[in-house]
Order: sequence, then structure tokens, then C-alpha cells
Amino acid sequence: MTTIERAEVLVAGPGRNFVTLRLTTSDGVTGLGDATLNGRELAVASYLRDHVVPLLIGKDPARIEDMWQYLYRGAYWRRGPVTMTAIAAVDTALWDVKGKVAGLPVFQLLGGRSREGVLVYCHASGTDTASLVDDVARFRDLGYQAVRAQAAVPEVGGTYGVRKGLIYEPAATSLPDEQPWSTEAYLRFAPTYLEAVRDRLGFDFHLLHDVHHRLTPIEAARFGKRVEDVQLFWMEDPTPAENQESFRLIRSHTTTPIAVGEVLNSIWDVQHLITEQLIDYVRTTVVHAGGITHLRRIFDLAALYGVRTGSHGATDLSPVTQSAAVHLDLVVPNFGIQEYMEHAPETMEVFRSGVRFENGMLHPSEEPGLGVEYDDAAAERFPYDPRYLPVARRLDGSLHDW
Ligand code: GCO
Ligand code: MG
Repeated sequence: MTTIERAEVLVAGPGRNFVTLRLTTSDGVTGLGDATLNGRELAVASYLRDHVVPLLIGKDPARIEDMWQYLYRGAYWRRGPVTMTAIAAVDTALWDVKGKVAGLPVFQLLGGRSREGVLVYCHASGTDTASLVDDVARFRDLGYQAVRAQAAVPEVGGTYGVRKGLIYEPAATSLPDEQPWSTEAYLRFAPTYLEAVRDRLGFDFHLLHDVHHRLTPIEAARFGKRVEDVQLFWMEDPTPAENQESFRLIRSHTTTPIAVGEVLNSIWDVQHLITEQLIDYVRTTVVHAGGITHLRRIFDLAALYGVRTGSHGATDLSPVTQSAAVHLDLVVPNFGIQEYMEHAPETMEVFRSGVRFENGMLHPSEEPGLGVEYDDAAAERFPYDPRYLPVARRLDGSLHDW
């Protein structure tokens, strides 16, 4: 019987920090899984090295579902970002192996294409309304059919989602940067720049906006109602999702579509959001929600309730997650959209990926498995260096959700 012979936990910082699991079978086939949890990378690396790798050696790599159940049920302590990211890495690597053994790209194993390509949205931002509008126009010229728009709130300086330079890099400091926040200033300003984008550039593309957990439910309801004429594709994370009931309140006031889930890790975290039809798009990802196996289960539940997919795809998710996401997105009937940010050139030196962008869509490679290779020699040049996301403080000094 073929077995898992080797399991390596690879930690590197090519442009930003990534944790990667590489499995090698007794037949010499390798598979990659992303295990990156931004700002808590080493917790997952230890969970894998110390507690999961010893369980993998000698096991049958073909039994993906059984391995998932074993790592989930067998741990006793369930769910949570660290656990689910570690399970995701194993699951993704096993799908990669299965594809290579079968000689088929993973999307073929998942049921084959339902569409020709995967619609993506990119991140436009500006330090003010004028520079934001220019940035949205620039992305339209590059062929994007869907653009997320964020601008710095004048009274508080920068805010979530505003790029410095060409690549958006919020985890930039060795201790968390503290950024000021004013809900009042945001609520006054944000609707005006979204309106300016539509006034200047029209309605023939999808416009998205990420609130990034900053509002209370009733503030979010007011925001959603205020921007209805802008016809957002979605407003994302309008309020923190710990209390799933919050979304009922928002929904009872506005028809602006809601997207939630990038920080949620299991089907149980999104169960009420989906079955009560409190959201329109579920943003759970391969890497943070238990891998391809578990994400497929979430997406199938969502399909029953008219909820579409819109997976997280920022640059702190490695090209392995990006590829796995594209394979799954290509197949699921209730696909909505996929987030896409170009990784830094250093990242792409380490992860050689066959995913390509064309006319606002991503396409997987036709290579067997996921079509991503890890370059160890390149990774050596980029050691891990601790980096943290910022935190937000209100103008009175108290902590706010970032
Ligand atoms: C998004 C996200 C990211 C996160 C980041 C945190 O919608 O892309 O909100 O920008 O903040 O991935 O690690
Ligand atoms: Mg987001």
C-alpha cells in the first residue's frame, strides 16, 4: 500500500509570511497545502509539527474524507482557526496528491467544470475620492469586471483597505500598528466616494465594499440603506459575525447584499447565517475552513438556501490556497465571485503556480493536482520575520474591531 512517508512544515517570508505543508508518499508523489494564519503563523506550524505530522506518517494518502474526520473528531478539541487551518493544509495536500496520482487537475476530481473561468474582484483604493476613482478606472482598463473600492477617511487619516504603493500589505510591522477610527466620519464619507465611483464610471461593472467589521448592526443597516442606489455587488463584514442574529436586523432594513465569513472556520460557524438566509455570499476559504473537503460541504449547504460563494483571497492566503479555490470555484453550481489580489513577486518565486488571469477571470492550470510547486532554494532566501496586522482605536483611545 502507498503511504504518507514524509510531512514537512515549511515556514518562509517571501513578501509576507507563509506556512506550507508538503506531503510525500512512498511512491514519491508530493502534495502541497497552505497552513497560513496571518499573525499567528507559528501556532499552526507547531500544531502541525507537534500534533498532526506524527499521525500522518504511514497512513493511506487516498483516504481524504477519513483523514478529515480523524483529525477533526480525533482531536477532541474542535473548530477554531488554528485547528481548522491545520486540517485544511492536510486536506489540500491530499487532494493535490490524488490529482497527481490520477493524472487529473483537481477540478476534474471534484466534478469537472461548470463554467469557463472564475470571476474575480480586485482591490482599488485611494487616499481620497479622486485617487480612488482613478484606481477603479485603472483596474477596469486591466480587464477587471468587479472592483472593491476603499478610500482613506479624511478625519482619521488612513483606514482599512487603503494600499501603500502597488501591493496592499496590512501586516507590515513587527508589533501591531495602532490606527485611529471614527465611525461617524466613516459613515459620512464612505457613501460619497462610492457614489462618485458610479457617477464617474457608470454601472457596467460590479462594485464591492469591505466594511471590515467596523459597524454595529444598526449602523450597518443605515449604511446599507444609504448606498442602495449605488447597487453594490455586496457590502462585506458589515458587523462582526460572532452574533449571527445581528444580520437579521441589518437585513430587515436594506436590500444591499451581504457577504460574511472570511474569519469563520466551520460549517457550524455559518449554519444560521445560511439556513436563516441572513447573508447572500459566504466568504469562507479553503485554508481557514478545513480545506477543499469541508469548504465543499459549506458551499453545498449554501446552495440549498440561495447563498452564493465569494471566498476570501487576500495575499496572506498563499498561491496554494488560491489555486485550490480556483479549482473548487470552477465546479460549484452556486459560485458567486472570488477575491483576487496579485501576490508579491517574491511570493511567486517560491510558489510557482499555473493559475492565470485573463479578462477579469482566473483559470487553473491543466496540470495534474493543484499545479503549484514549492521552490525550496528560493524560500531559503526569505526567512520568516514576525509581522502583525494593525489594530484600530476609537478617537477616545478605546479598542475597536479592525
Ligand atoms: C479581505 C480581508 C483582508 C484581511 C486580511 C487579514 O477582504 O481581503 O478583509 O484584507 O484583512 O486577509 O489577514
Ligand atoms: Mg474582508
